Amino acid sequence: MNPSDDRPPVDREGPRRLRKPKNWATGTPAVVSSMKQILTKAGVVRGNMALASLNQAGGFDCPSCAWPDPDDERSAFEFCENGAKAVASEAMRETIGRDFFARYSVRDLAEQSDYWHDLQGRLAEPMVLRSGATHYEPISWPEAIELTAAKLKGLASPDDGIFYTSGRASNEAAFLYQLFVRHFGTNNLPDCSNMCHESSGAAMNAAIGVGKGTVTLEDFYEADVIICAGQNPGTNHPRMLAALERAVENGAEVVAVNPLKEAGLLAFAHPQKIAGMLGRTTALASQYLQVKINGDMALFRGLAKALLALDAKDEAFISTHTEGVEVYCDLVQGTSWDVIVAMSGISQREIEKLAAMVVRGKKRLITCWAMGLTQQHNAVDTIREVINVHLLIGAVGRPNAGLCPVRGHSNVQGDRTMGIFEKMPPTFHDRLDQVFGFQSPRNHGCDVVNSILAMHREPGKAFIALGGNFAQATPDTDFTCEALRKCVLTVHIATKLNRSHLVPGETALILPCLARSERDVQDRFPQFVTCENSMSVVQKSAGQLEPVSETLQSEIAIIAAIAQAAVGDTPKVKWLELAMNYDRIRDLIEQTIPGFKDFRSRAREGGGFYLPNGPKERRWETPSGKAHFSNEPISVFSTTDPSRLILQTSRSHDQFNTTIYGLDDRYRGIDSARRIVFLNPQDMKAREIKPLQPVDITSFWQEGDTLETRFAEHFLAIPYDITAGSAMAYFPEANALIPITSTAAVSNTPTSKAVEIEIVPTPLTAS
Ligand SMILES: Nc1nc2c(c(=O)[nH]1)N[C@H]1C(S)=C(S)[C@@H](COP(=O)(O)OP(=O)(O)OC[C@H]3O[C@@H](n4cnc5c(=O)[nH]c(N)nc54)[C@H](O)[C@@H]3O)O[C@H]1N2
Ligand SMILES: Nc1nc2c(c(=O)[nH]1)N[C@H]1C(S)=C(S)[C@@H](COP(=O)(O)OP(=O)(O)OC[C@H]3O[C@@H](n4cnc5c(=O)[nH]c(N)nc54)[C@H](O)[C@@H]3O)O[C@H]1N2
Ligand SMILES: [Mo]
Repeated sequence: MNPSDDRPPVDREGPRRLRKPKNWATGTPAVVSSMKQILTKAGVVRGNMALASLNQAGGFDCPSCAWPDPDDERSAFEFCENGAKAVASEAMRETIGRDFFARYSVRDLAEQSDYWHDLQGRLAEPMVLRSGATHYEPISWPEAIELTAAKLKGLASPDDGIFYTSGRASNEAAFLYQLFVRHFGTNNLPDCSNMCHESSGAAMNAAIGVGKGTVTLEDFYEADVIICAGQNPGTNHPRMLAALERAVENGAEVVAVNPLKEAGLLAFAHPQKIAGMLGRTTALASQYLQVKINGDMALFRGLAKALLALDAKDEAFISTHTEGVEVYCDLVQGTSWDVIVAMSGISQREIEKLAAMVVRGKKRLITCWAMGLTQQHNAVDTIREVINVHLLIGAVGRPNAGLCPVRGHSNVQGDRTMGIFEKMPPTFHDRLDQVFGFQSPRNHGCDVVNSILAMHREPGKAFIALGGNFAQATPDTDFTCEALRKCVLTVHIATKLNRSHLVPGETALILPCLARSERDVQDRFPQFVTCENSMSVVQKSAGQLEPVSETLQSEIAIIAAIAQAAVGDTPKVKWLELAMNYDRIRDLIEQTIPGFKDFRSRAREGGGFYLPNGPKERRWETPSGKAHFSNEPISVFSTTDPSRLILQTSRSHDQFNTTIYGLDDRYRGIDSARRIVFLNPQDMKAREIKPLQPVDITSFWQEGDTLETRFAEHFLAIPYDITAGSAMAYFPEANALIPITSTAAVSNTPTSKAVEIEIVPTPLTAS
């Protein structure tokens, strides 16, 4: 199969030299770099205003990651380098409207890089790409809404509508959106979470009854051992480094579990402290366990085995609070060290050292994890194994101990709380039906992967996206783009141009919305929204900047207008009235979703409020009322063919998911290149591949009787400290290599961190 034109263009330039990767993160260069970004993109006044209100009580919630703000003192600069880059990209003054889209055809735009797309500016007015047209043209808001509603009403069944959400949508927008979609008659609510922490939710719900983390920032400061598994906080959650630093200053040991040596886990310089300004660093990881890709389940089984050998079981906790310990302990005892070491790639001695650390630290253990664990074939089993270890030593629901899935998008957790999920539990639907006096659809909807398969299989669907970049964030780029092109309608509610807008259905709409940093005035009154962070704190977010274009509408106004036109008002819901005053939406959230009592007034309290979380108080919301040990044999995704490697796809320092802010990956020593593949020097030598040599990658996936292969050309080989047998390339360039059906058991999350590949030098004629 030839790569399609829907992929990002291949950059054949790349870096001309290699730099040494860093062994520490952040510090003065980071602050300088972020200030430069903000000031050049947003202008001095706009940039300063944005930074001054970022993550402050009364200001707006950082649109980058979901790491919480301190409950106690907040510094005047409660943001990080990458949050500032996110704001710079969002708050930029340049706009793109009719002239821009008249100048460039859709094909012209597709030939530009994702980095170029982001630099062009903010989307300024609604645009339509009519059937057969080569260029987007302007369309009025009423016409755009009518067109959307007419196409939706023309579908054969409500289930032919697919309603995607990215995790930046506020609670209020998300609640209104799911309410509309369910009134429309479907549960087809795929979201970015399906590709992100779905595995964490599935594992935690089954084990402890809640799919959310059980710790607060305060717990971090006094924890004794903090494990960071499958996570790169220096780039993706830089403010987490400040919490880790504070913990280390208080005596905590930080343990990194990662196939790749990440600068942000080795050491940290705090940019807002004098020491950081001077470049002084705090050593973070006291132990760096360089696991094999997907070796984590075996590693945590080994940890359980070593803890049992140290007699570290918390018998009182286990007998009062859990079920299944006997079977689990038998399984642990029956798993040999040989198998554990072979699968994890970590020696027995290292694992025993970690266990000893945990015992010495009075079991005040916090385990953090992110995509390195969730985007795996056995992700749910792996995360259950993490939970098993915590249950074994009673390290859940007590101070300074617990489970911490570190969320990605700033409101991805809140969107789930609001009902953005293709399979909400019956209790949610019962409540929804009661409050709104209707029958919500009960059959499960499509998640991301099933949506793509359905769009591919059954042409003629309508795809609507509340934010995000579906064509680039999802796996199997060519297959997914074919699926989108088979839709009768694709609609993108968005702030910035992205490649999904260039993969249209028969008719395509771009509906430009206000960004989080901008003032939102409805019916003459300023509005605010709320977000929920990774630690279940719900906080107010009020944009401060003048909108870049007068034509922009809020996400809520757009959703309400579509809902009004497509399903009409009901005795209980007057869509447009809800959009005129967001407190009215908050009232409905309070009536429908537990934990939002007095939402109107509590949303206005500085610092926000915690949502109830049973496991934090050792209440287990499982059918039996107990926490459950799982008992699955350990496994590791590997290849039997010694010529092949396992590829993981991760983020560079200069991107937010599919938004590319720059072409460097500073901590990993990369200048101006994204089409690269990090390899172990031994693996390069064995294949006679030289540093910076271009290679082609083929991936393999056995689907039933068929061997699926995918191909992507021209990645520059970079020697790196990465486990032998593994490789790393950047998301989204490498997404074309992940076959659509290569997903995790149970959670159906694409296995973006484990694909079997073969690399060969790019033939000279091609480059
Ligand atoms: N600046 C910035 N911030 C972001 C984002 C961004 O793109 N840019 N994205 C946001 C989002 S949506 C999310 S979900 C988070 C993502 O945050 P992360 O999960 O930190 O993101 P990734 O870059 O995917 O990093 C995965 C890490 O897992 C490691 N890894 C890969 N395979 C394995 C494995 O088998 N085992 C282990 N133990 N480790 C493995 C990789 O080497 C890498 O260090 O960040 C959020 N914050
Ligand atoms: N190979 C591989 N694939 C992955 C991953 C991986 O690690 N490897 N990670 C996965 C993960 S964790 C995630 S979360 C997904 C991310 O998937 P998405 O959430 O779909 O992708 P983003 O790149 O975050 O979306 C960026 C776009 O959102 C729009 N946007 C930004 N701000 C706003 C706003 O305030 N409102 C609206 N309406 N639109 C806005 C802009 O148009 C921007 O171009 O990707 C997944 N895909
Ligand atoms: Mo994510």
